[in-house]
Amino acid sequence: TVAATSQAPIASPSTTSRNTSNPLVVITMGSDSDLHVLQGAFEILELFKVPYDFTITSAHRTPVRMSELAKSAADRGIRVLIAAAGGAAALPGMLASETPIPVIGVPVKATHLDGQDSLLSIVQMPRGCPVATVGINNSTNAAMLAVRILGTADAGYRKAMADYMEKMCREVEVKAARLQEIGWK
Ligand code: RP5
Repeated sequence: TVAATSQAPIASPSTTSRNTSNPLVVITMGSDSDLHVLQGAFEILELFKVPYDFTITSAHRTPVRMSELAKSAADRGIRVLIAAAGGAAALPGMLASETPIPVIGVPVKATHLDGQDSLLSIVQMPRGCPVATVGINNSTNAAMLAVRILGTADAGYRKAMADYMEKMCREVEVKAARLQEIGWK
């Protein structure tokens, strides 16, 4: 299982918001070799206390399993799918072709093409089947976008995101003030 791998996300049972029964967000990946890239997404979903689950579904190696996830997602109450894949990254697009809920693709740097192959595969979906694509290996932004999507229908997530943005802003202002103190203009 994923949890048994050495790259499993680190979250203590008392604080984890992983929820295998009623997740709002499901992260899936083409291979367990993608797991390390998803650490940022796990951290954000934990921070915003989003019920989430994660699994492995490969468009190429497990097409039926992938299809089952996509087809059941809406009825399971899942609001957003995050799909990470490297190489010829068909996974996010294939999921999007079988579910009406939003799919966010995370291109993974996994081959000699350094993730450019995955980025172009994911972002260049044909008209009518959108995948929201974040930067290469940037699962943090995938999770943040998922929280923003949840925030369109949930004031709690919306407020939490606004607070997060405010905090980021203050942090930059503090850094800028420090730089001014040491004479850096
Ligand atoms: C893709 O192929 C996976 O998403 C992964 O990024 C890449 C390599 O997979 P492994 O050969 O490491 O299983 O399908």
